[in-house]
Amino acid sequence: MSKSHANIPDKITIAATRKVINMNSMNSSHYSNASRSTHPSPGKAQGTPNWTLTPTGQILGARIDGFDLSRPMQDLEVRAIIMALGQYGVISFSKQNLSAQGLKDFSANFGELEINVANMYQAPGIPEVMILSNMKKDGVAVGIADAGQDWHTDMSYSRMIAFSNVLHGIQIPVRDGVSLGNTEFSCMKSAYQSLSDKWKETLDGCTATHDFEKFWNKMRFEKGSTRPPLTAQQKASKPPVNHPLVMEHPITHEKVLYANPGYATRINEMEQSQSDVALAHLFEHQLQPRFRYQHVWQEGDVLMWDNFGTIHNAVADYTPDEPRYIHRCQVMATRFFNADGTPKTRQATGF
Ligand SMILES: O=C(O)CCC(=O)C(=O)O
Ligand SMILES: [Fe+2]
Repeated sequence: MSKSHANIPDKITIAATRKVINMNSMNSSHYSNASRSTHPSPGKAQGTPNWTLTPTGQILGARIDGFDLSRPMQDLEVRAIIMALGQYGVISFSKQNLSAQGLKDFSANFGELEINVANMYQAPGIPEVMILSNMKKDGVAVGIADAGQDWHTDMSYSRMIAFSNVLHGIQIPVRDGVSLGNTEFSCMKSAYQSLSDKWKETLDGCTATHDFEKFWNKMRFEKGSTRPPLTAQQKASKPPVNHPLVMEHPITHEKVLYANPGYATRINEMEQSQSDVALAHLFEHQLQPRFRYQHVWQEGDVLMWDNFGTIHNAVADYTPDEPRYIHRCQVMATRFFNADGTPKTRQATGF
């Protein structure tokens, strides 16, 4: 069985090898389900430079070199990136030189952008770009210092969930030549597939409640975070929501386990005690080392991940004297879901 995130037989997938992708020659034959999509005219791809995609060879992850994200994207390129996200779960683009506005413009190709409910640490004049950092200026924090420092899926607490988070690593801590502050992922396609038939049957048709406050308070009460309590207004703007526990992945159409320890609080179709036991099992199951992959940052990397098929954790292994500075843009799943949370048809999404 392939170790990659999805089993899409396309020609850009050559396990553990380096492959030049010529966008000029890309057409529907590259993707098994592309016949459902609208394709840009061949002329539109003219002049697009080559880039290389190198799978990590691990359960998740691929690196893309030679792709300049600061220039306008063509439809075919956006499509290729979306396919790569579905297939590898986590992709990184090396050596990117992007302003905050540039990150926002690139990210906007993939869906509507979130303005985070915490409403703090935004790039000046660009609320869609958040700053993740442990740095201070004149004693004042310049960014959120402990974002994502426990296992979660972005925005599962929201009616409109997240599709992809786009992070630009501007300053990365390094100690003794080793990068710190890795971003760690776990593959929810593999987690689902390796559940027993009995568990799959039990979870079939179930939904889970996801609550923004769970993660926020875990950081405050268990991790010593200096985050203030959520205001009544912040709470009211993010009431708990329900999502199916097993999701058909909108790009690969495989089943993934859509649960995460950060936000999932309850399996709605079970008694409280039964739900507690089931969630504890699922959280332990989904974090097994065999499903995991870590992105080791290099300055200039743009890291994108698929929030449907992965969960993640920001590894807090660096000190306040080891600066980390990241620009972040969250792409919501508006390309794949309707405002009421129901999935769009494959015809509508083109995937
Ligand atoms: O800083 C990181 O590595 C990831 C933070 C995170 O979880 C997020 O931005 O959603
Ligand atoms: Fe996150």
